[in-house]
Amino acid sequence: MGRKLLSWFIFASVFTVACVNAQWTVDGLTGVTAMHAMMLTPTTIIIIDKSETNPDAKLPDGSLTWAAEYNLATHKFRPLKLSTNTFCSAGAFFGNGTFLSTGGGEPNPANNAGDGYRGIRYFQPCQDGTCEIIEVPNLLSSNRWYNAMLTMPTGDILNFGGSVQSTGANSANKNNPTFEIHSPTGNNKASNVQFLVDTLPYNLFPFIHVIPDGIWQGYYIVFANKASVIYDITNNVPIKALPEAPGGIRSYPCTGAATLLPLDYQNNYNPEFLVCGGQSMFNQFTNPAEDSCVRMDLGSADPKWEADNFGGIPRVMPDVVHLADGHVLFLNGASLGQAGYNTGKLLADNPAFTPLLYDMYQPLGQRWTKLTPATIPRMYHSVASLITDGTVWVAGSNPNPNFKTGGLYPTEYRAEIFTPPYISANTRPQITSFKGQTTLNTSPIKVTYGEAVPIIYTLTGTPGTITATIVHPGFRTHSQAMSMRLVHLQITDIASSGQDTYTAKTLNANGQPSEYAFQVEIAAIFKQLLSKAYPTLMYHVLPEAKEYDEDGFRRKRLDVLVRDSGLSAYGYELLVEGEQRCFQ
Ligand SMILES: *[C@@H]1O[C@H](CO)[C@@H](O)[C@H](O)[C@H]1NC(C)=O
Ligand SMILES: [Cu+2]
Repeated sequence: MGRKLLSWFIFASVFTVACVNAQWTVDGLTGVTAMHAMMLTPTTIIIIDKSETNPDAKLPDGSLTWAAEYNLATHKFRPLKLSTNTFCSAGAFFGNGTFLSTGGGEPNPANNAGDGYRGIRYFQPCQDGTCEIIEVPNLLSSNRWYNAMLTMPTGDILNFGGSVQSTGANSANKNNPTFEIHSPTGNNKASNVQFLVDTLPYNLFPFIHVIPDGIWQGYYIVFANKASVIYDITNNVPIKALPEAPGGIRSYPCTGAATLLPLDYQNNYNPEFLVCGGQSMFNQFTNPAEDSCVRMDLGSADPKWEADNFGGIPRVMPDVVHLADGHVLFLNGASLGQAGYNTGKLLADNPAFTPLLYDMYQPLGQRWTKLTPATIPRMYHSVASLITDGTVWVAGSNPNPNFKTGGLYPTEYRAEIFTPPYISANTRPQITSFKGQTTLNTSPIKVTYGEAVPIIYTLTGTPGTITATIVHPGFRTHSQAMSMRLVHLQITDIASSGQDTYTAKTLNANGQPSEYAFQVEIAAIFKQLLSKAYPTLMYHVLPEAKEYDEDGFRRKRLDVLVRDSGLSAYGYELLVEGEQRCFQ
């Protein structure tokens, strides 16, 4: 029969949310320069500096140190003892959750810092303020300064490239064109990588990520300078040379930032890679930074670069952060010059205060949104990381050889919290239980591959579509986001049981209202309206809240499916367009 039941539209602004943009708040002091940082637990961040004279980072014996644990709940730092120089080093988690820091720089007798070039340091995260860095006598196969580290699919850690001594740009006699793997059996064997020879002199802190899906699954995307390759680490062979990336140099000291874009079950986790910013000229400190990005679809058999702008802001030393909703944030850095520091000479200037939001799903030319500018310059040796409440912790900056007060770009110990626009949405679910556990953020909750995890949440205000993401915020240093990854998780069931039956699961297991509480209310209103208009028909009313982008704005929409019980056809009604969030 296919009778169309109804055709009316109501456009009502039922949900009005004030236009808000991002916010910056000073959070606490880091004690040491946040040159390297990584979230370790829901409330703690490890901060590793190079050996320098941080006046407030005093150990109980009165000596000064260059590492600290920052507590997000108390906004305080706890100095951590170190005995080797962690200057421009790297870090990653083992699959079992133990943190590993390796590499570094020359001894610094003034601060009692030993040679860190071959240093290996373990840290077992804890939340009771007792854990300490353990430096072990076994050493790296060779010196590594400006190396990259990455958690491998096996849970081992890959240690890739770098130089054998501190330098500006790399050179043939300082290069360390090898990798080694840290595993339970201990593997200090270095394997040679020709790509790290071919990309001289701009191959320090190479970008490297595991390709998690698609035809290149299990291989690695490696990028340095302007070159990239799909690499087989297991057999130590390049699999496919990729075209040269358009635009400037992307690697230290012409430092850009790179990331694997968020992975989404809706496109079968198709891997894409993005590199942004950098500098086209070495040692030209007043030259504008690179204002381009390049993106590559690694799901393709013959991947090509797609060139984009960098949101209209030239930027060197950007930090890249996956936000919890799958947007990609770029912030920090400078619009002139390059990375590094020098005595008496400024290598970078014009701090890039304006953060940029990147929406990977938009067409070319419509992906960038500028957010509220910062006020604290975050130049060389600064970091940013997503933290567990969905905000971004931003810290560091010290483009000076040692601790410095006053003048332009002094040592910056203030950490800030950057609150992205989505935090102000009145639709954020409060998780009350995760896999049956109601005490959250105190101890790890183990989830195995393929396991379905029940998450119970409450929601007040107007619901959107509930989405879930899982994020590794990455080890942060020198614009690197080592191991950073975000995956959109498929939600198998939000208290619904199919399209034409409606089970009113209005309360969650805690007896609190769920998203469906709201939907039931809407459904009840509709049933009333409908029965008044069409008293003889039977209906199923299936409201569905959605968020979508329209004309560059994020809007919320409620679709209502009204169905005559006896018919196979749907009456489809678009009901309410409510909210417009403003990103300026
Ligand atoms: C995790 O694995 C690493 C590498 O095998 C090992 O050194 C570390 O002790 C392990 N941590 C725990 C808590 O077992
Ligand atoms: Cu450095």
